[in-house]
Amino acid sequence: ILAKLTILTAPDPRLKVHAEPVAAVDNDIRKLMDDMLETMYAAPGIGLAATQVGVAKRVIVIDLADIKKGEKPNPLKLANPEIVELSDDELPYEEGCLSVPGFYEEVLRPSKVTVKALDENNKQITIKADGLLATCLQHEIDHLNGMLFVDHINRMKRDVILRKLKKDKRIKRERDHDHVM
Ligand code: QAP
Ligand code: CO
Repeated sequence: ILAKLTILTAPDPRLKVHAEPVAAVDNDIRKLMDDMLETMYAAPGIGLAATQVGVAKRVIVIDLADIKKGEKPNPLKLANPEIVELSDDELPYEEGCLSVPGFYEEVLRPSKVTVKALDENNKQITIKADGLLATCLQHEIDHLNGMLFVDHINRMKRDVILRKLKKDKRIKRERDHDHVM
């Protein structure tokens, strides 16, 4: 039975936590991976880190398939992902994040990346990626280190976005709070 998890939104101190490696990919971690995928598909999104659902473990899921357009799911479930190589050339990509809803900014990152990780069967794998997958892997691994894509943009833009998100939260709190006018 899959469970939909709650996605934390910035600003939230739990998004700044450095996540701990998993000892091994066991049934509990596999369940976490599947719950995260379910949560990500429902959003919908293309990548999600455990940090974003309040779990400080080094686990990420990615699926670049456009399921709404009839493509079949192609989930990538990784634990303890580690960047072992980055290309020297960088490319800009318009990034978003389920924890920064409604905001998109160009981020410059290495265009190619090699990542070592454990898959859902606890097997060590190596992924060489370019394009969107390279960007997404770097974005999700950032989450495990307490970093958001807005930490890569200039401070003025970041502060505007975080201030708006904070205000959204205050308005939601006031709306949800039981008060009769
Ligand atoms: C990370 O992001 C990513 O603002 C995954 O209102 C994004 O799935 C890596 C989303 C771009 C590389 C390039 C964002 C959904 C989803 C929103 C996502 C929103 C609804 C973001
Ligand atoms: Co994100």
